[in-house]
Amino acid sequence: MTADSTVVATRVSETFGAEVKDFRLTPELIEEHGRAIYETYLDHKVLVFRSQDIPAATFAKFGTIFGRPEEHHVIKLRHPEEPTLSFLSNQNEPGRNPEMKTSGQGWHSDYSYKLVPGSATMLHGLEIPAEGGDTLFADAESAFAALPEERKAYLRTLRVRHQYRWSPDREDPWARWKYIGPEERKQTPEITHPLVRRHPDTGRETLFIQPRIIGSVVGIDGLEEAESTALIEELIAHITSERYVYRHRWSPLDVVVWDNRCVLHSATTKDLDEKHVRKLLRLTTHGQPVTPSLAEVGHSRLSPKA
Ligand SMILES: O=C(O)CCC(=O)C(=O)O
Ligand SMILES: [Fe+2]
Repeated sequence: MTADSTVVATRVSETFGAEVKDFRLTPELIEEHGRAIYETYLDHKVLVFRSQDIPAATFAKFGTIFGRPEEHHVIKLRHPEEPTLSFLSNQNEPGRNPEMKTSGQGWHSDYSYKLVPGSATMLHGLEIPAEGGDTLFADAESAFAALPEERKAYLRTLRVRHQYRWSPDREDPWARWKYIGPEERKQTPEITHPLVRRHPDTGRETLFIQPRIIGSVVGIDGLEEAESTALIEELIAHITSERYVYRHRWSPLDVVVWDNRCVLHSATTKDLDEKHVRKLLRLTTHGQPVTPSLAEVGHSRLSPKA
């Protein structure tokens, strides 16, 4: 709980997620209440601010509450005046890979395939269809807390192999092999993260796992493929069970921010007809290498196979 009575959070689902009501994100109020907003975000993991008719520069300033904003590595996606902002669109935009129209579909945590994965991600809804294009969130922290102690003890000892371009089928339309060149392949080696991570601010433990194909997860280090796949599927089914999921139904000008260090999310744009335009501004902040729950398991590192 925060001591700041201006930032009032109302729960939007059973275990996490809150709407901050009657708060207009102006540069002055961001300055004054940034700390309280950050603490509220740590408490609730996903925050929603409705009806924010704000310029791009103010949204960029909002991002600084949650860490150091990162410029998108794809220059074409960047906002022309605010380089820390990029555009999400379900339309055919010039110069863009058509796969980007549905990017974010499938459960994931942003940049989990990097040695330093994402911290906060936030979106500002510029054009929102009357229906559809919802974003789903899943509370991986509460899901871990609910597991039996013996199971937790075992999971804390494991590490997960990730690689951006990993795919069991290189011909698969989702395979990222097709979209990157030799230099980019060198930049995306296989890495491993601890399966159970400790949040750098709250100290709470969470499951850091994504589905195999969509989430760039090669497998659990040291397990046979079948056992690894079964464990990943079991954990994802648990984390994304109804009790831990919040469905955000967008209204125009919503601002939504989430903590990739403890929640998974998924777009639903594959189910949205392209004649319904959906455009959002996006900002992400720089994260930290993943801290393990058990020190002896070690931080994020390059895989010996890399
Ligand atoms: O478009 C969405 O609903 C979410 C997209 C996403 O995964 C992201 O912005 O990181
Ligand atoms: Fe994402």
